[in-house]
Amino acid sequence: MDDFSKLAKLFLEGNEDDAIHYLSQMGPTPNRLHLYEQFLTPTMYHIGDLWERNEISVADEHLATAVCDFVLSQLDSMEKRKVEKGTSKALLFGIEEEQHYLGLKMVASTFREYGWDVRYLGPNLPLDHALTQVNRYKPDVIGVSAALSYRLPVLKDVIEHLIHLDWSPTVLIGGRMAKEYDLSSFASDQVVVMKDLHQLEAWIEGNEEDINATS
Ligand code: B12
Repeated sequence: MDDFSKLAKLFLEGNEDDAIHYLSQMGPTPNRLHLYEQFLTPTMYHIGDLWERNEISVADEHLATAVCDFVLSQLDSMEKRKVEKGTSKALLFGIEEEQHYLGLKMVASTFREYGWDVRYLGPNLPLDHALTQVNRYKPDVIGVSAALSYRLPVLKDVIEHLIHLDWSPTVLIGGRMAKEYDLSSFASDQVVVMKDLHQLEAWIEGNEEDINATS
């Protein structure tokens, strides 16, 4: 059985403790991002395949999601790298009606790992409400997540509003849609499309100094 099938089994049994124990054995100093990309994400994709093939029920899939969410929160609260807390700010949300949020939660955790101040607003946020918080918080980076292709028009509208904010924040676009479809037409100096957390990490490492200089 491969690693994510083992983890999927624990998720589907609702076995939070063993799932955390299993992940804690993955190295002397397990790196959070590695655990997200190598274990949690493929496990949830596997759960999606089982669901699509009717091998598990909707209730099973909900249970697995809840366990994954719990495990993710536990990993996020593990000791962070010793980085100086900076002044960079990231605000994250899922566009209206989008309910898939585990990826965005991993993004929040990755920014925190780098000492960023993070406001994670969760999924399904109408643009008007997102803008209220955005204008109050004035983040350097706004991360948006979308999974389903029929959200493309809404995503386009969200990007259009965010790039016209007067302090020109960087807009990061991610989620299943960015993985499965070519969204390069959205990309610009201000908008970056990302397929995974490795790209996010490389971006943070490459841009932190610039952002701190303008904050
Ligand atoms: C769990 C789940 C749900 C849960 C979500 C709960 C939650 N808390 O998130 C619930 C039950 C609500 C759900 C509902 C639905 N779902 Co659903 N779901 C899934 C499942 C199994 C896992 C999703 C997940 O968490 N993946 C793990 C995360 C970590 O992956 P990720 O989102 O891709 O994130 C990674 C990157 O994309 C990136 N990332 C994500 N966001 C961002 C943002 C930024 C800024 C950056 C930099 C990076 C980034 O970081 C992550 C790590 O690399 C997927 C299967 C799959 N293949 O994804 C189906 C899946 C996405 N769902 C699907 C469907 C069809 C639906 C429904 C339409 C079902 C229905 N009929 O009701 C609804 C739609 C709900 C809605 N309005 O949005 C289909 C989509 C198929 C398609 N062709 O589009 C999938 C693929 C299942 C399948 N195989 O059929 N779902």
